[in-house]
Amino acid sequence: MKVYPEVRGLKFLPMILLLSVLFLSLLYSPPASGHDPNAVIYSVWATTPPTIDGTIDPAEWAPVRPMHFAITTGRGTITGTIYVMNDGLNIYIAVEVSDTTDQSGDCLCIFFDNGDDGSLSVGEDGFGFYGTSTGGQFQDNYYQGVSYSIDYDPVTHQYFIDGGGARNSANPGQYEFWHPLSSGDTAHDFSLSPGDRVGFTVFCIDESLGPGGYWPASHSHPDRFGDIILAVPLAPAVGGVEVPIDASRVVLAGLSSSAGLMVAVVLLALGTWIHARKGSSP
Ligand SMILES: [Ca+2]
Ligand SMILES: [Ca+2]
Ligand SMILES: [Ca+2]
Ligand SMILES: [Ca+2]
Repeated sequence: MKVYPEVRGLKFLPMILLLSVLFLSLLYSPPASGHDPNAVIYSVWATTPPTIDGTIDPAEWAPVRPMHFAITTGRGTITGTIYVMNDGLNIYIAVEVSDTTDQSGDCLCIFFDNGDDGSLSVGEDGFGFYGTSTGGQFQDNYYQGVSYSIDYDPVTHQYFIDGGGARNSANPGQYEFWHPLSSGDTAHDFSLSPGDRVGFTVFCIDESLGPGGYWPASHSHPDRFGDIILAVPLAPAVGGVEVPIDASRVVLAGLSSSAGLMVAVVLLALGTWIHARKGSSP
């Protein structure tokens, strides 16, 4: 039986499809396993850093798409909104919660899963604002094995406070924070770069509502934390002006190009197959 050259190509079809799938699987990076897929925040590039004064000015957080959440406490529900930006140096987070009482027992914290692996080990990062808007203070935190505590060395009695935060005295539900992406304090802080993904959860106490609660999950369930995806800058345009970029657009652009590539590869394989079949027809 005569074997046409085109027909020989047919035997490579499964190999082409297999290589296509393997190649595309390398291109696509899925969310961290176990983290809450409904709590993924795409940070926005901060061309101008916000003023961390406790007042969430719509102009300074304008490019950010806020995410809304609710925390159930023993005596009620705290609703809130979180905003995240970053530049090459810092992460900036603003949170507005439904707390109208400026009390010493209040706090608003962000705790992190540094490695975004769904588990916690000593040294994972966190920070928060504790107390009233005028008498309270920002604290840099770290996971010390049981819960998050202030960045402090009990042997040397040194504090390692990196970043800052403020609470609004006129509207005590508003908090703003900044924290270095990589402070160098690797024992108590994360070390991140633009484009990285980090697990997070929000912890809030409104003293009026008793013991506080977490969103999306407590530190006992880091596998259910949310994710923050840090923004990356666009290359400077002509004239050196950087354009703010939403990380979700980068991810979506990557996905659409992957999808386009998949379609192209499948069409190429199908074309080879159809051509081979035509060539093998009598
Ligand atoms: Ca502000
Ligand atoms: Ca309160
Ligand atoms: Ca620190
Ligand atoms: Ca820390």
